This record gives sequence, structure tokens and C-alpha cells, in this order.
Amino acid sequence: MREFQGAGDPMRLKIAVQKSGRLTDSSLDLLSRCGLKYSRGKDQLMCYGENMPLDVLFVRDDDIPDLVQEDVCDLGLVGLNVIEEKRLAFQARDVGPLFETVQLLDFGRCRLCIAVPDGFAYEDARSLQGRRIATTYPNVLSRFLEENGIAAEVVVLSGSVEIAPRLGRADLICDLVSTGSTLAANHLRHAHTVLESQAALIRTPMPIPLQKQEWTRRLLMRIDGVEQVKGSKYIMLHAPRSALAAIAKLLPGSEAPTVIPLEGRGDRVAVHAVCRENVFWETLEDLKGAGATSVLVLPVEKMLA
Ligand code: PRT
Ligand code: ZN
Repeated sequence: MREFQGAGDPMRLKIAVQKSGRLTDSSLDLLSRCGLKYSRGKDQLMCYGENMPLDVLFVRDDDIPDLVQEDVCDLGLVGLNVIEEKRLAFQARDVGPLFETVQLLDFGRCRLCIAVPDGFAYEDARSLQGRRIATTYPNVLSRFLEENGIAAEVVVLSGSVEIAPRLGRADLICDLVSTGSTLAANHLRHAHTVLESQAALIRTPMPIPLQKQEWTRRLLMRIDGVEQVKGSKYIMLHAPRSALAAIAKLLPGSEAPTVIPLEGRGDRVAVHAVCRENVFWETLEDLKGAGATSVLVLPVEKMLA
């Protein structure tokens, strides 16, 4: 479109996304669902939004909060684990104002956990007193230790944290876990969750220039719409009007349903509702038990609140 100028234009929005890793596919999928069309060459560090004044920068996930903090990028998609670690590091250096977390996103879930070797007797946080803990998250771990009044040595590593206890570099670890299979393979077991993490959208601490504000607003609204649609269902059913109260209670996470009289069907009505949660077979069976018939559950394609 002609109104959008070249990719180097300072008036185009810039969003930082992980270049290659666990967040990359879901981040790009989110932007595509927001309507962004782009072409991405192999090893390309930046790609140009063809139908929006929005460019995507591909970087290491650890660099995303810095780029947003320094206002090089207006927005970023990154895990809460990295966000918290960086936020604490910036705070320790008295950096301010800080980048903001705008919205949590439904991908990249994992937990930052204390994990101990087989045979380590872990009861509660006090079991960590005087121990050496290997991690790539020294700030989040130190905060946890402080909050629990524990004096322990934080051994900062840049990777392969799981093997630190076997190498004698630490007594236990604090690392990210999703399925737990890496812990098991390294003879470690989960002891305590320090932080629940998922991807999130962050924004610059600086005011967005006037020329970029309209597209920022539209993009944030679309991201919110995409997130709301995930897991949402549209449900349609027929029911006697007398059963409406019971049926409304059964519809998971729905706001005021639409009730439409059915021509020539006495007191029977059609009920349409958006359910903000998944609808399970059990719910359909309960709806039927409450008098519902012709129950249809449909996926929601797009939603704008
Ligand atoms: O190169 P770059 O720095 O960008 O990538 P990276 O290697 O730092 O990150 P990457 O791609 O591994 O992860 C990016 C983000 O995904 C993380 O910051 C988290 O927010 C999120 N995420 C979700 C995870 C995991 N799940 C995860 N399981 N990040 C890492 N892991 C690792 C964990 O460190 C451990 O080594 O996977 C292993 C454990 O997995 P399970 O399934 O065996 O428990
Ligand atoms: Zn990283």
C-alpha cells in the first residue's frame, strides 16, 4: 500500500521477535492472525510488513527487553522468565522508567523451578540454606532466596545448567522446565516453582510518537482479539424458555446469551452465546439434561470487543 513507506522509516512500528527458538513460530503465527503479511528470507534479521506499517526484528530472546527498553523497538514478544530477569537487573541499576508488560499471551508456557539431584532431601526453601545453586536466572533466583530469608550461593551459568550438579559445580539448579523430561534425564527432580512463565507482549517506556499511535492501538486490539478467540467457542441450542436460567449457568465463561423466539414452537427459544472457555462433552450432556436440544458448538474465527 502506498501510504506505507520503506522499512527504514522511523514512523513504522517495530516489533522484536525471537529469531529462532521456542517462541518464534507462535510469535509469527500471532502476527499473521493479526492480519500482517510479510516475507521472510532465510537468516534475514528484519522483515517488512507488506500491508501494515510494522516491521519485525528477529533477535535472541534475551535481547528483546533491552531493545524495547532502549526504544529501538516499540514492542516485543518474549517470555515472562526473561522479562522478570531483565526487569530486576534494570531495577538494580536504577534504570527508569521501565518497559511495560502489556498482555500475557497463550504460548511459551514453562516454569522456573528449583530442581534437586536424586537423594537430596528437600522439604522447603530452608533446605537451600548454604547450598550452591546453578542458574541462568540470577536475579529472579536471588529475589526468591531473599524473600525466603535464605543465604545460598548463586552460581551463574550461561547454559547447560542441568549438568552442573554432576560436574560438582553446584548442589542443585534453578532452571526452566516444561515437560520435566530433561530433569529426569539428568537425575534431577522438581522441588519448588519459583516463577510460572508464558510469553507476553511488552512495550517501550517512551511515549509512542503520534504517527505510530493509531497502528499501535489497532495492533494491540487485534492481539487482544486473537488471544480472546483462543479457546472461545460459539454455542447455539434450542431450549424451553423455562430452562433458560439453568442453561445460562451451564454455559462456561459466557456473558449474557442472545435469546431468539422460535416461530411456531410455543415457548421454545434459540440461545446463542460466546463461551470464553473450551466446551467439553460433559457440558453438552448437562445442557441436554437441562432441556437443551440441537446443540451446536462452533470455533470462533475472529473477535473484536
Ligand atoms: O537463542 P535464544 O537466546 O533466542 O534462545 P534460547 O535458547 O535462550 O531460548 P529457547 O528457544 O530455548 O526458549 C525461549 C523461551 O521459550 C524461554 O525463554 C521460555 O520463555 C520459553 N520456554 C518454554 C522454554 C521452555 N519452555 C523450555 N522447556 N525455554 C527453555 N526450555 C528448556 C529448559 O531450559 C530446559 O533446558 O527446555 C529444557 C527443559 O524442557 P523439558 O520439556 O525437558 O522440561
Ligand atoms: Zn535466550
